[in-house]
Formats: sequence, structure tokens, C-alpha cells
Amino acid sequence: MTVFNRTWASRCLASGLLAGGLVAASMSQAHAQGSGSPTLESSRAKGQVLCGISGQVPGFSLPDSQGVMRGIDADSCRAVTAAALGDANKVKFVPTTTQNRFTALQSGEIDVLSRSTTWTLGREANLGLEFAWVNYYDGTGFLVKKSSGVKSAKEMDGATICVQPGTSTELAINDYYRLNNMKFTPILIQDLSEIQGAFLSGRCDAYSTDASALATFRYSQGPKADDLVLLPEIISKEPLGVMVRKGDDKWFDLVRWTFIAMITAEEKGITSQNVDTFMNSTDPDIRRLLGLEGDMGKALGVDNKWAYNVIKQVGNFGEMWDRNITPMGVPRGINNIWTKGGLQYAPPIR
Ligand SMILES: N[C@@H](CCC(=O)N[C@@H](CS)C(=O)NCC(=O)O)C(=O)O
Repeated sequence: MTVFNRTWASRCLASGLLAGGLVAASMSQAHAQGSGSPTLESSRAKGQVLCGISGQVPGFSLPDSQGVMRGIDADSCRAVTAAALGDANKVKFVPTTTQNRFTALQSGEIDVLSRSTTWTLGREANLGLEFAWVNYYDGTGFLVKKSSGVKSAKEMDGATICVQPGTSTELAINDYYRLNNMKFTPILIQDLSEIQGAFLSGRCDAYSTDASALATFRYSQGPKADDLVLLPEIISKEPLGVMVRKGDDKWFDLVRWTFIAMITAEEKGITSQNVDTFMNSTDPDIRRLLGLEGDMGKALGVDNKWAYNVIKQVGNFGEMWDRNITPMGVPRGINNIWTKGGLQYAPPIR
């Protein structure tokens, strides 16, 4: 177990050290003008926002049969792009892995990372990166075969567990086993189809990752879904966030307030379908949100219609959820807005 920990720590440290140099280099190259954000200015110059995704996870980011990237992470990228450039279609999706995602952001290969990435102190304090918002409150789970007869994680002393390297899942399992005085053998596999194949072929007793991904993987098995069981224990908190580089506060603000705008729209009942009917609203909150007064966009360095563009082109937060996650059979639960018992709460746009 010590070896397991050390492996992760050294990997993280290595990318953390790399961060310093690369971020410094990219910052000194890009001189912010106008908006005051080097990232926004370079996105304008490119006519694109480069957004790191996985590209392999149903409900999060996966191309559909037409090759269009679908999922809550993909739509989060579109929303930021609509806020930044006024056109959600100007997003460019860049596939990243659990292991190279942070260096991709540090090096400037991407402008934002929207890839089921858990917000942790270690990541925020060591990597030169920061989390702008949580787009999915998740937790680590275990998937086992029904034929194993295992009904609880507590029955898994001595188990082999398939897990992707460089993930917070590795740490969560380690903590859980330590806390419960049990032992396990990790089988570290990077490639998603390989890890899922390894689990299905019996190379490991359980497959562990974010419970959302386990649920969507199980769902993707169609009639064979019933052969797989998601154990009841959710062993950690995994708030999945959208990340940016530290040092570009204006870009951080824009990414963060894009999500707040989508939640505000849901709170106010504004959708992609009805947003135009609100353009003569007398509600001051709605008027500021939609850019009818208050220069909120200008304060962020973008068009005052930034939030209108996000809502019109991508929708409110609930629409994003319903389009991508509801079809996977995952209840909204704590991911609902606060007025419906969830954690998504929008600070005021004023
Ligand atoms: N939230 C955890 C786990 C991330 C993770 O392993 N995600 C998986 C499941 S959503 C994934 O992206 N797999 C697809 C891939 O590797 O492309 C973390 O930030 O480390």
C-alpha cells in the first residue's frame, strides 16, 4: 500500500514541478489586452476555446453517431465558449487522459479542463491550476459481478480492484481500505476499454471509479446490465470540477460565472426555448443576467449578452443535466439546485 501511495505522489509531484515552468512561459508570451485575460485574448485570436475532455464516457463526453461530442463535460465546454466568444460551436474538443490532463492545461495545450476531475487540495495547491466550479457532485463506488455474490464493500478484504492510474479514485480506495483495516491489490490500467474489458473478463474482482461513470458503464451493457452490481457504499466525495490555470483571474471569473449564469437561469425558469420571452422582463436579476442592464458582461471582459448566449445555445443547468445524465438513469439528487434540495446555488449576478 505504501508503494501504491508513493507512486501516485511522485507522479503528482513531477507534474507539479513541470507546472511552474510551463505556466510561467505561457503567461509571459501572452500579453493580455482589452479583456485583461491572456486566455480570453488568445481564444479570440484563435477563434476557438480549446477544451480538454475524455471523449470516452457516456453522459460526460462521447461522440454520438454523427460524430458530435455529447455529455455534461462537453456542454460545459460549449457554455464557456458561448460566454467567451458568443458562439458555442467555436469550441474545440481536445481528448485527454487521466494522466496527461493536468500537463495539457499547464502547457497551454488546452484553455479549460472539463473532464470528470475531482477538486482536491493537493491538485489545487500543487499544480498551478484551480477549480472554477463543480459541474457534478460525485463519489467513488465499486462495481462487481452479481455472480460474485458480493453485496457490500466490507466483504472485499483481499480483493483485486481495477482502477485508472493518476486518479483520485486510487487515493479514495487506499483511504477506505486503511480505515477499515482491510487489504486489496490494485490493478492499474490507463485505457478505458482495456480496464472495462479486464473487469468483465474477471481479471479483477471490482472496477472502481466515480459512481456516475460506473452507472453509465453498467447502463451501456444493455441487457447484460443486470449481471453487474453497484455496491451501496459510496466511499468518498468526488466533486467534479472545471479547471483553469492559476494566474489568469479574468478567465477564472468568466468560467466560474458561466456556471452561475446557467444555475441562475434554472432558478428563474429560463430555458433555451423560452429565453427570448424574458427579454422584456422587469425582474432586475433577469435583466442583469440577460444583459439588458448592468454591464455584467463588460465587467467580465465579454459581450453583455454572454449569459443570454449560454442559455440560448446550451441551456440552463437543469437542461444540461436532463439532456446528458437523465437518459443514463442517474437521479439528479444532490446535483439539483438548492431550492429542490441540491447543492447548486447561484451567488447573485449584480
Ligand atoms: N474523478 C476522478 C476520476 C477520474 C476518472 O477516472 N474518470 C474516468 C471515469 S469518468 C474517465 O475519465 N475515464 C475515461 C478515460 O479515461 O478517458 C479524478 O479526478 O481523478
